[in-house]
Amino acid sequence: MAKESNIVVCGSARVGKSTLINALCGRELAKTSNSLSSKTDRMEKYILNRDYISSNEASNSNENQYSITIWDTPGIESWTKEHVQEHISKIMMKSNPVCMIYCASPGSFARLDQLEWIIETCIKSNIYCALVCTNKYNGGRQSREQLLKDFHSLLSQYQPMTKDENNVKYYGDAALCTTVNSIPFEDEDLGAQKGVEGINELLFGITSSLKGDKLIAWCHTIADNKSFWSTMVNQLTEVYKIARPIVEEALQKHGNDIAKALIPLIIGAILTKK
Ligand SMILES: Nc1nc2c(ncn2[C@@H]2O[C@H](COP(=O)(O)OP(=O)(O)OP(=O)(O)O)[C@@H](O)[C@H]2O)c(=O)[nH]1
Ligand SMILES: [Mg+2]
Repeated sequence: MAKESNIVVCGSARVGKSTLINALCGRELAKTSNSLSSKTDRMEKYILNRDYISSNEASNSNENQYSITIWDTPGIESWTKEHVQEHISKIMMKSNPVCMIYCASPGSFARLDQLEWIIETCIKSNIYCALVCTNKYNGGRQSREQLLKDFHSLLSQYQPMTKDENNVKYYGDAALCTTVNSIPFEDEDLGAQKGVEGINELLFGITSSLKGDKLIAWCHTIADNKSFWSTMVNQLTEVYKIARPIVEEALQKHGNDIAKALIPLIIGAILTKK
């Protein structure tokens, strides 16, 4: 039977949720259905199926599948408190998601009152929150900084900030916030160009904050993101205390496919900690 897990992505329309989801997973995910139908409480879901990666090579079989559902809740800006409580809470409680990723773009309208209810629901239910300023160059620097200040003051109500590293602010094991540019940005008027930024740092932040089965599910979600695994290999082996010779040996065995070599080692490291 396939193992199943869920991730929730929320935010207003057109802030860059789908673009971020594709950047995180390292592949284009197709929209599958409108699972809740009315316009205001519509939820879309993306299903990511992949072979189950085990820490034990012998039990690695193609019949062992992992199915990750990414719930995309668009148009949240028009939701009422009741909508948020009813639909977001329901999905949070029912599916016990690996994490909740909230997206707001500096150029768009962020509903901080709703975000407060969402964060409260997550923190109470032990669901990891990642607040992301998406499409960071879309809108001025001032509005980007304001958005981050708002994220910070909301999260600090629940947990003090514990670390500020590589443009990611961490709030214990409960949450983080950061900014990303998920695809190259070009401002024709200013002749400015910016590359992809912040995705690997966001992924590292979530990976190093999750524990146990949630971390295993998360590793499966981002397994195809080759850029992440190859850029962050040293930081990851340090976090999970995996000795370099073991990594080298696994890399040789997997023809330098870093994700294939590293994920079983990470899963092995967290299973021995359990
Ligand atoms: N340069 C740049 N463009 C982005 C980024 N994120 C989103 N965009 C663009 O912004 C537009 C909206 O992005 P989507 O990912 O479709 O936004 P969404 O939140 O999924 O939108 P809805 O599903 O319609 O609510 C698209 O044209 C994207 O290409 C980003 O990080 N950088
Ligand atoms: Mg979308």
